[in-house]
Amino acid sequence: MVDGVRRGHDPTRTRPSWEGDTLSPTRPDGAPRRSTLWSRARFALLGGLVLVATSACSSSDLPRLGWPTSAAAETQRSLWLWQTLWIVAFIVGGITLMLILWTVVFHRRSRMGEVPVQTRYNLPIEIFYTFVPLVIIMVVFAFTARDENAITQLAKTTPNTVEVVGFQWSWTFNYVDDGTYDIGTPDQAPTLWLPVNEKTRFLLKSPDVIHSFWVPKFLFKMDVFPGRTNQFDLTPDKIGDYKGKCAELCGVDHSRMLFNVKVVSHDVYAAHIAQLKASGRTGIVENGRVDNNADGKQGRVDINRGQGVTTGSGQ
Ligand SMILES: [Cu+2]
Repeated sequence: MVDGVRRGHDPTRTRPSWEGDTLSPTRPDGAPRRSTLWSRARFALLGGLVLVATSACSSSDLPRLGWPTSAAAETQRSLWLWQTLWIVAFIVGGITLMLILWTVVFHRRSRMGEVPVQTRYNLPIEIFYTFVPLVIIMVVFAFTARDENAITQLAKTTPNTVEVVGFQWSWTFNYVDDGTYDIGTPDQAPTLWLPVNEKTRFLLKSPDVIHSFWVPKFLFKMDVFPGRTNQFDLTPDKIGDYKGKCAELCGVDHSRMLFNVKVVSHDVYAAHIAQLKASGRTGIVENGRVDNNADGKQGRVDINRGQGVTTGSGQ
């Protein structure tokens, strides 16, 4: 197709330097580009349908927008935040997409016959697109802070307290109220037992470097600092076996710093605590490791031999 025959195009106008053949609504062979676009759109649509049909989502999961179900009562509320953020993102994204498509469709060079008006230094528009994202971010921040405060709010009393000691490279769980403990090694991941529907206070301690206590199924993670005790309360509300891990790169065996979580009924929990005590694990282990090892080095953990247990004050 010869330039100038196109609808709405002035054949006498000289061709500006920025016009190349790539901007032509026709392909070099003369066929309209629209068909290419349409076949691409159909391909994308088909791809999307295949994706939806083959994914494991059921229609009842759809309103969760991919957010996992929590096994702890306190973190259930984060679903609302996740959904709201997506709704805001859909609205902003939808408006942006509509503006782009509107410009693409109604301000085409072939339609207007010339370059559309180029708007620059428009103060109201610049203020608008600075101010609006700022407001959106501030609102999102406020709701995030509100939910975070609610989730990390400490109860006046809790029926249960577990002191979690993260050390290089495993975990000790001190059942403070019952005076017993369990200790792990990188080879043998320890198991944290928790009674269902009872609020548990977690005290996080580290004798060496920063670790992070993370049970993905609880949708909760908190750093474990040396020289400072971080605390939070969680109420496991679903019986089951879950996985836990350290979420802070803490040294060479960080990836082996795993543990299991068992949420059980109150009676099963009590029986397990009794069993721990009967096995001689009385007292609590303050630093999760042996202070005087065979090599005489203080504070060195003899993790691979499964030692690392002191009782009482931990000295
Ligand atoms: Cu760690």
